[in-house]
Amino acid sequence: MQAHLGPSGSPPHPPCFPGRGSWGDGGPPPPSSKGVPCFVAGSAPPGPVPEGLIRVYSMRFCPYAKRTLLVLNAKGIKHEVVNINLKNKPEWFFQKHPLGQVPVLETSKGQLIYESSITCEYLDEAYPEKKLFPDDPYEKAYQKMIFNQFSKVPPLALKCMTGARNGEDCSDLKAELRKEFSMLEEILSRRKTQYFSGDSITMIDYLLWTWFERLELFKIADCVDHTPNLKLWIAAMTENPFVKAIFTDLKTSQGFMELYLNNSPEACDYGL
Ligand SMILES: N[C@@H](CCC(=O)N[C@@H](CS)C(=O)NCC(=O)O)C(=O)O
Repeated sequence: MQAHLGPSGSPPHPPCFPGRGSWGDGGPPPPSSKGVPCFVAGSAPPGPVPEGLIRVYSMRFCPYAKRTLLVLNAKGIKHEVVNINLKNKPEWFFQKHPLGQVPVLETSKGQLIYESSITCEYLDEAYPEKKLFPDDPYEKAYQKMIFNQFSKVPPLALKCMTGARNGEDCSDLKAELRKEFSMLEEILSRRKTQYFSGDSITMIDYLLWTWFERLELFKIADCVDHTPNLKLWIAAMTENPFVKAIFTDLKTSQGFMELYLNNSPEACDYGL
């Protein structure tokens, strides 16, 4: 079950998808929602997190926050979403994260957890009913090694997008990205599995995914042309109901990004 908390200290909106199966009871995930407006500078902070819920401070277009949302949803954890305007941040948000970044989790005990990969591992341990990391220590370490190696991709992808926007030649950056994607291709072809840790989705698939949703936005879709197994993984991920539920279409992503790169305070509420 997912609820959105509205800005200006208002009480939580009713769950976004009333009448649908709860996310916690194995029912189908809700369709993607446009979401609710962000909390901005000057808005009153939301109250304490109710018992039995966990809150995620998010931003509708943030690939890091989407990791946390994917894990919350895939594990069926009851949560509420508080969107933050990252171009006009509420002052109180710096008490949740020293740099004012999303995602941040807040528990009903007032505990705060940030850094997307840490939030995901926290959720997997704090809510152990449906584990996403493998129990096997080597397999878990292997997933973390893949994740570490992948950390080169987001900055490269961003540079490709801004470079293309400025009319620069991005071929060197793209060559580096192709090398990173080759590494993923090699794992999938060696293991002969649909996902990175077998034939069902596990944590590493969710951790990597949100950058693949943006291949076209970042103008790097051609960087997977040489990776047939990775393309099959992308196709399988695209069909996953939790992935579908957080999907943002290209036109909307482009509209957001244009405003975001221009530092517009309207960016984070784009499309509402
Ligand atoms: N390493 C962090 C990165 C989070 C991050 O960069 N989030 C962006 C939004 S996509 C943000 O909060 N930007 C606002 C800022 O840095 O001021 C994580 O994995 O959680």
